[in-house]
Amino acid sequence: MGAGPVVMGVLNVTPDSFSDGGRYADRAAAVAHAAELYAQGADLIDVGGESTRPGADRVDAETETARVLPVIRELAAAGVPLSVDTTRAAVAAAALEAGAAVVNDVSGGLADPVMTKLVAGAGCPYVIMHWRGHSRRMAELAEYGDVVSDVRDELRARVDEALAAGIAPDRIVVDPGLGFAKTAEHNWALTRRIDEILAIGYPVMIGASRKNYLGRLLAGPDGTLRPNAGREAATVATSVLAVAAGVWGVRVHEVRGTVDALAVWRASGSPRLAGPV
Ligand code: PMM
Repeated sequence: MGAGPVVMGVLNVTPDSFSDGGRYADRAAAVAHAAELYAQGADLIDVGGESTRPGADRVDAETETARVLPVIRELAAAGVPLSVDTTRAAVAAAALEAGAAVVNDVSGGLADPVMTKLVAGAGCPYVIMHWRGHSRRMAELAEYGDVVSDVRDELRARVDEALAAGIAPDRIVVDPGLGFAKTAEHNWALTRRIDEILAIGYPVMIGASRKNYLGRLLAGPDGTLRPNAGREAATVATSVLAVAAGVWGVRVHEVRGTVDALAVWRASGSPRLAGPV
């Protein structure tokens, strides 16, 4: 078991990602950016080849694989620890083969019935995120009775499926999926009551980085959302508050601020958190 808090740095190798779309579609730029995030103190780099931006269309498996594989190969050869952000077992298998160590599945096994078997066979850590459907239609799926208990119960069901497929309990991480089929109010309820997600009994990861609900929180007087680049301090604050509440890992686009803030958290006497990476 590794000790947290773990900082996962985001590398979106896509032309249209939510907050850094297009910037790292070129392989050399992607590799250089990931190396920089690692040098800044990321514990692992999360490489994704399909945008999960709200409303985004899917890409086919071949395109997704072609985007992530060369980058994963090169970074793995340089000794950078990697996760692959994919909902497809075929992409995960190729990424693990190329040197990724962790599978980060935003669908928690729902999008591809083969995924949990694949992860069980690989024996790697598996991030199970709460998800209700692909990006194109997730806005219409944001209907809950009580969002926190619904997310908790749906995550539990995904964990049960992962365990039934043979994934070892100490390989599992759960993530409430901020912004995925969730309104701003849903995201705030989940961060406020994160203890109920921790109560599922697995290390918890969250990805608040630059998400729209932070842009909305920081909107100008005319209601214009704060642009992505201005959401960093709010991202760091959200991540550190979550870690202080017991969250094991945070997924962020800008690593340095989070690593610095967590150094302060650690120096102020806070405990290490157990987890699989
Ligand atoms: N968010 C995005 C992509 N992958 N993975 C996990 N585990 N948790 C998240 O919240 C998450 C994720 C979407 O964000 P981006 O497109 O800005 O990277």
